Amino acid sequence: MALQASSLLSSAFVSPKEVKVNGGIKDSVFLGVSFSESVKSDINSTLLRSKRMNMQSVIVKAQTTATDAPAVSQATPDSKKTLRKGNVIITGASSGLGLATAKALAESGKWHVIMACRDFLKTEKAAKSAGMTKDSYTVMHLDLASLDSVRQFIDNFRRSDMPLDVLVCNAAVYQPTASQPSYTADGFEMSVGVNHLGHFLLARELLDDLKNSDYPSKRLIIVGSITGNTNTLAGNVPPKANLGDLRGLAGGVNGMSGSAMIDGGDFDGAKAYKDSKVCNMLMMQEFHRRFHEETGITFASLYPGCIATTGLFREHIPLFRLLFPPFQKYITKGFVSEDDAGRRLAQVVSDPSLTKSGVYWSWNQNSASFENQLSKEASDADKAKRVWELSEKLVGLA
Ligand code: NDP
Ligand code: PMR
Repeated sequence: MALQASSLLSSAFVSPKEVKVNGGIKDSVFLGVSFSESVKSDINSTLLRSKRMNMQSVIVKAQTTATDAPAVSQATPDSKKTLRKGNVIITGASSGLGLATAKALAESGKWHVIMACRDFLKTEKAAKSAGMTKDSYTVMHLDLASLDSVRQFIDNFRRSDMPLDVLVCNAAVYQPTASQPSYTADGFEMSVGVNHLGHFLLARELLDDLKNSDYPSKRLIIVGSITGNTNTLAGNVPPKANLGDLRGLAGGVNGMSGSAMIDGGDFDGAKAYKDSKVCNMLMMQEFHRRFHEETGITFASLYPGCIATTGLFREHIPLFRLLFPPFQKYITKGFVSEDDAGRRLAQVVSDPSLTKSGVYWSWNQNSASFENQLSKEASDADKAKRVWELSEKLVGLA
């Protein structure tokens, strides 16, 4: 039944480009995988939930709501203990998941949110209409499509003298209907440039700031997605993520010396997005391997659910935008509202029970978090190391 309904809907989900490239999504969508079985296996890939952390430095009683913050104590001159709010930078907080997360954290009263966005006015308006109080956030300009802008943002943030307790790399672009690549200021294909390389420079540089924070639970979170994971049904909808031998990334994904795609193939906007998400998930694990033990920082990624109403799909065809939310709500049942998704990401930022590092979080049908399994490629440690090294060169860190 679900299978039939999804087949009927599938033609709406085929972008003009996908028809040309794949000869129609319908035949390849299910790839011999039973729809219900696959959904079940997504959910059943639950590993052990992490144990509730026994935080000695927590002053307030630990709770399990989405926006709990481990309080940090600061000695005042007269030696009295006071509490300070946690400071969290969220990229792409002007809409969708980023805005909903900013709202959830601000509402808790325990977080100050630095909304790192490319459109100052849009972000101010979004914060206002979300009901965020003036003292709960700061808007700072960041255009991830420019490495200069990333460096400028880091300078500005450091000048603010705010400690950094949590960084959330959330912003993304998705260009499924683009027939030609577009490029960042530094000449990188846009999806990989913004979603992966811009964030990579930001996170590498801000690692020192996280290290310097006295907050009891410091975290670096990079938003991933199910669509980059080919061990799921959603990840098997063509075009599938595949970084290949990274020859395109080695060439700078600039379309000049080779290809705009990481694997060196022909440009495909939907694939470029999914590839960038694989990079996000690989980098989270590589950060964990390189820095967790030494710094105690928690590195995490997540799939918050299908938030089918966000601006991410703004460049998709109108029919897709119309049918995608009901398809996800009633057929796949993978739909999640922006507010609920925001509370999920806020948990990863703040919940004392989600401090385990190196984890890709997901939520089951009862909205309980669990450690999910990444695909073979998205958990390939050798590939992660090579993506890291090539990315360091591209952003000028090596
Ligand atoms: P939105 O389009 O609503 O939000 C994306 C945000 O990224 C916007 O704030 C946007 O800014 C910002 N952004 C885009 N380009 C840049 C740039 N060059 N510099 C700085 N900021 C930029 O989409 P979502 O909320 O859905 O996406 C948020 C995250 O969630 C992404 O990482 C996405 O991959 C992930 N995700 C989303 C899912 C979904 O179903 N929607 C599912 C799984 C993961 P502006 O407002 O100026 O355009
Ligand atoms: Mg998918 C359990 C099934 C499931 C889930 C959870 C998603 C999530 N999708 C599922 C199934 C299917 N999708 C099926 C069966 C089809 C064929 C009809 C299908 C199609 C489809 C398209 C064309 N789906 C899409 C697209 C997009 O353009 C979206 C995308 O890939 O963006 C990169 C998308 C998504 N499906 C999801 C999620 C979460 C997305 C988008 C968001 C993202 O990964 O960031």
